[in-house]
Amino acid sequence: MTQLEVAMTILMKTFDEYAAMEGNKATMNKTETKTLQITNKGLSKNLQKTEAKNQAEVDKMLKSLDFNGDCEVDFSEFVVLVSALTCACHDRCPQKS
Ligand SMILES: [Ca+2]
Ligand SMILES: [Ca+2]
Repeated sequence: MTQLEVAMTILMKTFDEYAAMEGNKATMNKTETKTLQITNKGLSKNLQKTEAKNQAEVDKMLKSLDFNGDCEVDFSEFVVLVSALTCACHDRCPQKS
């Protein structure tokens, strides 16, 4: 697999793992989403610090991610979250080639 395919596979597996914790296995409810955010497996320590500092912002962000308003985060909504976090990390710590 290419690096990009590996990254996509990890993204899908991570979402499926947390979405399956309770209720609808195809979507993440608020508890599952928060678990993903705060658990060591979900985010690196660097990113966790940022998230913890801005819990109110995280709640606001999660609400804004629920595009179809069903109070659950589906995979397409999750990808938007990951993209936003990736952009924030990239802007803060640009990778040197
Ligand atoms: Ca679920
Ligand atoms: Ca939703």
